[in-house]
This record gives sequence, C-alpha cells and structure tokens, in this order.
Amino acid sequence: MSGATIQKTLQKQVYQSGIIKEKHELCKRTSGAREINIQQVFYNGKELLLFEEITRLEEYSPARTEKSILKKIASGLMEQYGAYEFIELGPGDHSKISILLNATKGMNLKSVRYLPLDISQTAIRSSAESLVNTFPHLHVEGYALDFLSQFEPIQREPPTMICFFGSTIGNFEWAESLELLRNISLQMKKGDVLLLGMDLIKPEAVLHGAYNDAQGITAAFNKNILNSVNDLINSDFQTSDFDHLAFLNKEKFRMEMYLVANREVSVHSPHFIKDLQLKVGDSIHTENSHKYNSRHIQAIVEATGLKLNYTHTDERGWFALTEFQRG
Ligand code: AVI
Repeated sequence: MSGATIQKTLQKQVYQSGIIKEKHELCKRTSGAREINIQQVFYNGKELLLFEEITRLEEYSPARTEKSILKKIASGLMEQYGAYEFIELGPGDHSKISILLNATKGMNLKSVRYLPLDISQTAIRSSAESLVNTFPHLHVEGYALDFLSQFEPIQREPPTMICFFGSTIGNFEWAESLELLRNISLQMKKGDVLLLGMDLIKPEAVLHGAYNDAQGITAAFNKNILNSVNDLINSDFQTSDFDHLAFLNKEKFRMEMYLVANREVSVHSPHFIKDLQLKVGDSIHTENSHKYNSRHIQAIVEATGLKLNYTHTDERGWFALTEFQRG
C-alpha cells in the first residue's frame, strides 16, 4: 500500500512517557537552583520554523554541508542500498531523505518503505504528507514516538538503512548519545546500516558565528524555548527578560546555549513547588551541541558495538556522514 499512515496507537504512550517526564524534570530542577536546566523540551511549531531559518543562515553550515555530501554519495548509496527500507530519526523537512530518493534513477518506489520517527506527531504528519506528494508511490509509515526509549514498536522489514541526519545526535549528552547508538546497534540486524550525520570540530570563530548569527535568529530560537515551556507547564516566562548566550566549551567539545536573566525575574507555574526567582545574570542552560573528531568516532565504535564502514566528509572537513554496521 502506498501513501502515508500515522501510527496513532503510540500517541498516548508518547504523552505519558514524554511530556509528563519533561514536566517532572522541570519541577525537580527549578526548585531553588541558581542555574536551571531545561534541555530536551521538544520543539514546538515555531521552533521548527526558526530552526529551518537557521539552516539557511550564511553563518550556519552543518545542514548545507551535510546535503552537499549527501548529493555526492547519494547515487552510490542507492545503488548499494536501494532495495532497503529506510528509517529516519527526526526527519525535519525531509529534504535529506529526498536527496536519496531522487537518486534512485527511475527505480520503482512502490517497493520502497520509508518510516520517519519523531516525538512530534505534527512533524511526522507534515513530513509524511509532503513526501507522499513528491513521491506518490512511496510507502510512508510515520511513527510518533520517542526514539530514545521506544525503538522497538516499529514493524520492520529488514534490511534497513537507519538515517540520523543533521547532527541531532550532538544535542544529546555524550553518555546519552552512546546509549542511543548502543540501543540502535542492538536492534540492527546483519546487513543493516546506520547513516549518522556528525558536525565536526572547526575553528572557534566559525562555531561562535554559527550560534551567534548577525540576524539574531539563533537568539530567537533559543528564547522561544521559553514559549514551549510556558505551553507545557502553564508558566509565565517572558522572553524579553532574557539574553541569548552561546559559547564553545572546549573541554566538552560542545557549543553551549544559555538564557541569561537581564532583570530580576519571578516565574510562576502550577507545576513548580514555589515560584522560580532569578537574579540578574542567573542563567538557564537550554542546549548543548557536541562537535566531533575522529577520536570521538572511535570512542563511539568502542562503546556501542557499531563498526565504521565509511566516513564521508567535505573539503573543509567540517561535517561527516558516517556509515556504520553492526559489529
Ligand atoms: C538540531 N541541532 C542539530 C541544531 C544544532 O546545531 O545543534 C540546533 C541548533 N541550535 C542552535 N542552532 C542550531
């Protein structure tokens, strides 16, 4: 059967394991600490649009570079793996899988299954629907689930290519990213491949510019997290009370993003034990974005049981598409 189907049965589970868990984390972390942490509040609609704007910024190269690598290797990949089914973790605007599908050189897409996975049902629905418009014969089966903890419910028909583009892996804590990759590795069968996008370490000025763009889109993206939090826990954060801060943490090989209070702030939520009081300069840690080198890739191999087949990179060595199989 061609066309897009959304796996509705999993929606309730996502609500239970995802949103409530996030609320719980927020309550725990905001009871009196000076630096609070709200990473992993997942993107709402506006956040996704702002992220798409970021990907078009001159200063932000990962998305562009990854696509340029993908365009170069797509026909070779499809020659080798065209008969596979494709699972994509966090498909976004589906532009990357489209590059692969466009490289099929007249192959009959009726036989191709594409399974996008995302915690947001809206994201899955829009990605699946628009992909079916472009590739009417493609069989698209979207799953709204948290792939960090729920990879199992998917009915797979191996061999499978698992695509995890965009260096989204970099937004997880290092230990968490290894756990996710180990989990993926355990579910891979002989012959399955994982195509993983990784943003590489590059000059500090380039990284700084990418997360402090002149138009302030990244700042708007960062501040909008507070709107997502407000939606989630009925709080009254005001984005204008905070300034955007992003810098390279050289020891942890990651860009860190914060929101810093520019005035005394008091935030109320029925989910807080007491109102959150922030002084000028108090910060909220909103995001990490890890950057990798060959030693990190080797560490991934050692920790996850994955075997590295290839590393495809660009001339500047700023981004890598790494291809793994089960070791
Ligand atoms: C989605 N993710 C890979 C982006 C990144 O670069 O870590 C999110 C982002 N945050 C600020 N700019 C882009």
